[in-house]
Amino acid sequence: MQTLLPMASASITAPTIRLKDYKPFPWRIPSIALDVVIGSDAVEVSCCMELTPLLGAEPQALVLQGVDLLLQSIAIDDNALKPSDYNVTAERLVIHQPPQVPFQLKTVCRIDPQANTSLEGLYASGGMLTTQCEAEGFRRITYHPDRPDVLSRFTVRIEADRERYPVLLSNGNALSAGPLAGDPTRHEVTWEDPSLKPSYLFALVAGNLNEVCDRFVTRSGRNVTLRLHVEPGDEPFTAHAMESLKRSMAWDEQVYGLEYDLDEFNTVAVRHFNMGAMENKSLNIFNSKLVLADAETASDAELERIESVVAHEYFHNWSGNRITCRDWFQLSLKEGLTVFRDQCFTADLHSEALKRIEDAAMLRNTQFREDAGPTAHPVKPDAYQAIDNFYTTTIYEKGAELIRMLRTLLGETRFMRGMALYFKRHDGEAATTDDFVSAIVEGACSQGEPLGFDCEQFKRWYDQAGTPTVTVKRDWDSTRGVLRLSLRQSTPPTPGQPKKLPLVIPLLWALVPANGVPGEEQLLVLDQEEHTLELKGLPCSEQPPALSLFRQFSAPVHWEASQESAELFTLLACDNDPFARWDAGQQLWRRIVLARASGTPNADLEGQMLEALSVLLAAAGEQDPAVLATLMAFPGGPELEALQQEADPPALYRAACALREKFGQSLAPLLRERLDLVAPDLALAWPEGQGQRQLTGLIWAWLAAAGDSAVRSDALAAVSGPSMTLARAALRALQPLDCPEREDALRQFHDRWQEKPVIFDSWFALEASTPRADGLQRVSSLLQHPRFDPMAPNAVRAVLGGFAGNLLVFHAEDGSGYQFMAEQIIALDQRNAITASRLAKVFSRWGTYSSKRQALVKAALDQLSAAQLSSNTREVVEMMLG
Ligand code: B3K
Ligand code: ZN
Repeated sequence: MQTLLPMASASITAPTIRLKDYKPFPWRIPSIALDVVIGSDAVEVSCCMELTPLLGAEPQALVLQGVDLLLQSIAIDDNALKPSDYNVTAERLVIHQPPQVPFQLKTVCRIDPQANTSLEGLYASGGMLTTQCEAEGFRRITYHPDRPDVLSRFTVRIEADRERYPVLLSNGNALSAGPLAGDPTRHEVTWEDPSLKPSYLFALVAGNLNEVCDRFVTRSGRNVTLRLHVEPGDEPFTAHAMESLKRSMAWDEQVYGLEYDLDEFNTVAVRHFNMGAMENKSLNIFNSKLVLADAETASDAELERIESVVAHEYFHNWSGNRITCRDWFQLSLKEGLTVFRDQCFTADLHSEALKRIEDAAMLRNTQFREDAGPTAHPVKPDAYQAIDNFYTTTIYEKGAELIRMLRTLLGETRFMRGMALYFKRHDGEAATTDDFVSAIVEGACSQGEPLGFDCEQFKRWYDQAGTPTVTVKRDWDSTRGVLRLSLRQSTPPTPGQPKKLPLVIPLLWALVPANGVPGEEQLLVLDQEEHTLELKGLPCSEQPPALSLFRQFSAPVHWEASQESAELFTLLACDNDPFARWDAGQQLWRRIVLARASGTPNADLEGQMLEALSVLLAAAGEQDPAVLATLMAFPGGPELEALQQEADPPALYRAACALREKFGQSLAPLLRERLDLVAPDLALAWPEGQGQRQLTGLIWAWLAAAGDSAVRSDALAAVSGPSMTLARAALRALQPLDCPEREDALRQFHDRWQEKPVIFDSWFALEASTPRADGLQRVSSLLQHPRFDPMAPNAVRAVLGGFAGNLLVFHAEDGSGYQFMAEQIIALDQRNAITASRLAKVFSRWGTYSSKRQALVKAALDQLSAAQLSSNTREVVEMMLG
């Protein structure tokens, strides 16, 4: 029997899946045996599943998911089914009357990984075959319920040509391996994973890979073999990832008491990958750009990111794999928690202060932007069409903030008691975010302590989309020394969610008096719409002490306290909370950049900022170069756009350029002194020297903008130097300037790295984001570049993502940038819906632009909407059109 099915990937509209409709799958599937025979043109997958009806389940049809499968045979308890016993559609297999007792279902399907460009399920990448099953890729391998609450024990036999696929990997432990009896050209390996896991954690890799091996002994004495599999020749670039893995394993033991539970841990680097990495049980698969790196080939920021992603995927072994999600509405259960854990890991290993600032800036520029736009959704969404569209910064980063707020509210000790209870109570289960919050709260109160806030009210954070705003009004009685604070919280409506209720908002605050010695940090729990606070006995000076708000960025909110510049300068100079100090500077920068962008520069404020920076830059000023660079960095574009009456990205870009020029000119002597001061440390190996390199890059950008030709040539020289961090800093510094050094720098970078795709992608991104009169033509020609691989999401994102960041060209007045982007998204959607639908979000802020610009984007969105789109991209486009 052969049933050829229509391709499901081109379906136009998908039904809406709703949380309220959740029902457990009516069967348990305790075990699955897969037999995967890799042939020269196709792969045959035999799947044998044990199915046991749930107690009390009504007799009903068995519905299994399957996409782009060619069913060869189907049998129950070894009896072939008749065609009338079942029905196959483009997306599922329905067996009308399955037995009401435990039975065995065996299906045999053919799949074609070479034709699979979606990069979900089993697909070819270069010469290897690899899988990506989260969220719903397993259904592209075999018929299965493919939902995270069905947990099974997997045994997998893989058979393939020995030469073409010498390495055959799957989850768990290799039970046996060897040549195939009767055919010396082929071999087989059988893997058994003793843990119960959902189908999305299944993985298989077959290819010609070389391994780098190490080991880790857990604190209870388990000897774990760590293997990193890479394409031949890439071995020298694996040390950083391997060291990061060992640091992660040690950290999870020390901080959470969680050990690794198998004898093997495999990681594979793959060039064609839709996202960063995937936490498949004991067989992590990584985008090769997040594995292959050393100081010459990766920047400091990339090295830190690799370390944190390696940790993130490893931490999933507990927060995600051993305790998984009941359904995809609970995605933040594993993602928010694992982001929180990887943030703490990076903070512990490096600088807690800088990590917090980095995360806050990232949240403001990505998640707040999402929360304010047409694709806003809660951390626990209640409906979706394509789950892949919900791997968002809201699920990940806002989800992590909710957990951080619990820690702030409960204190470290009680919070960690809650975490311990969570890992103990739900081990081996598919859980919900409600289960998580209940475990934290119960663990925190296990010694009879009162909780201190309303748990049900706290959970609204999971259900309500939108970024709350807290407004703070002050009334200062200078004769009695009494400061009255009136606080009010509100959350703006988001699409489909008009009604908003008060949330539990932890507010860490302190007073910073004029003498510069900050008072003690306090926690105020805002749980009503309005709250007042009276502070008595303060010194009776003319001005009240400065107010340091949301220290540590204690809640993912906006706040508006109408603080005068003088107060913010006091905080910038004296606040002892690194976040609050940085934030005071950011508020000032916002005012400065926004005034410039609206054509009315605020000379007074710019002058005061120049003075404040002179103090910080002087020899006796800020000593930490990373802190200094962070304080000098302008707020991100998305954050500034949100504050404009009519968002105008090109105007913001020009304002930033003009400010770099002015500040570079005015502060030139101090900036050059700082350059000289940090120069001896530039060659220190990461993580040492990174602050010095960061500051150097920033100063280069300011001085190069100010016309300093010596700095321009120093920057150019760095492009062929030993540090990728400095090379990229140099390219960024030169990029906005129409000067010969820029063209030389780009050419040299091209020539040096064109043979290394992982690095060369950053050249694509740089080229695509360089503002030039013929920018659009140049971007278009990059897509024809001989080294551009349209099947590699990294390359596509580099060019098209880089282009979206080329603010003058992408937002060209004639709409040509929008039009071009729409055409590219339509073309990309045909081959890779996940990458296309993500890219489509570049238009998400169009409703905030001027009406002229809106009309131009609308035309591009209409063009998208009229095209034949995947359900992923259609969902995003329709949300944007409203
Ligand atoms: N869990 C994966 C993401 C899967 C995305 C599926 N479209 C990586 C991570 O968050 O660790
Ligand atoms: Zn994750």
